[in-house]
Amino acid sequence: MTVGGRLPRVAVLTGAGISAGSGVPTFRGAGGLWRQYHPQELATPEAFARDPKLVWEFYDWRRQRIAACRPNPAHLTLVEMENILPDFTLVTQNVDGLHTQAGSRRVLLLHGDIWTVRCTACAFRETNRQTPLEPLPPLCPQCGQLLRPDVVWFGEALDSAVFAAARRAFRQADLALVIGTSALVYPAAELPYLTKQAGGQILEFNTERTPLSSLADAVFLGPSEETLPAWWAEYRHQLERTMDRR
Ligand code: BV8
Ligand code: ZN
Repeated sequence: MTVGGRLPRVAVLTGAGISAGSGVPTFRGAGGLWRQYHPQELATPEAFARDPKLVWEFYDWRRQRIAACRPNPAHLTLVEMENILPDFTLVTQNVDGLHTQAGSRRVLLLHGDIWTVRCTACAFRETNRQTPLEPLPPLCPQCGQLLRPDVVWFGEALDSAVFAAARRAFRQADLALVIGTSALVYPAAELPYLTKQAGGQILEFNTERTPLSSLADAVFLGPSEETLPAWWAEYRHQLERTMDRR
């Protein structure tokens, strides 16, 4: 519960599964396909270079889907944890913006943001929540070149400062929560291992077991929109009991 009489340092890694309860299609689940494509075939610089209009149709479809979705109790539980725990870091692989929409104040976006567009040629970058986006593919208002979604594609490097902050948080965490991720995509998937190597604990919340499950101290099987709020209600109660006894 408390660690040496202080509140635990908590790091959280979320993936597409935490937004599944809000109706956002996951990458690998049944709803994860678009036309006959796997997202991994389209979320690459090569696909964009080959057919920017097709890749933008994929992202525009996802933006329209996400625009109709609202944060679910799992997102809201993480907001409450951020408000109560002095040392809390939320790291997400998701680009849907639902953590920020739920009220999380500090979110490390490992893979970018689907609601930000940036120019492929100049420094132009802005938030754009237009759905549908017209025309496709969108062009830079400053230089006329192609705009792209400000997300990290397969084969692209993550922002080094963001990833360094995420690594630090997981290295220092007493407790790592890994929620709704297939734990297959690197380097994000390595984060929970840092906690374990430093002597911390891993709790996994997923509807199925993953490559991380055998390393986790506990696996809560079920939809995280149910299992995370239930876990937090109990954990918070125990924290308050141990803190009152001090
Ligand atoms: C890089 C943004 C190098 C875009 C994304 C071979 C071996 C190891 C690694 C590699 C390899 N070949 C290539 C690589 C590297 C590659 C990689 O890891 N590939 C994997 C597939 C093997 N990684 C990269 O390319 C990364 N970059 O390595 O660069 C480099 C270095 C220096 C200089 C230049 C280059 C970049 C990876 C980022 C890619 N971008 N997203 C977009 O969104 O469009 S990744 C994208 O897919 C998501 O962001 C997410 O990270 C990933 C999907 O994973 P999940 O979030 O886990 O979602 P998924 O659908 O898989 O799973 C959902 C889970 O939820 C499931 O477990 C399910 O059971 C569960 N679930 C469902 N419902 C619920 C639930 N859980 C709870 N409750 C529910 N209700
Ligand atoms: Zn430009």
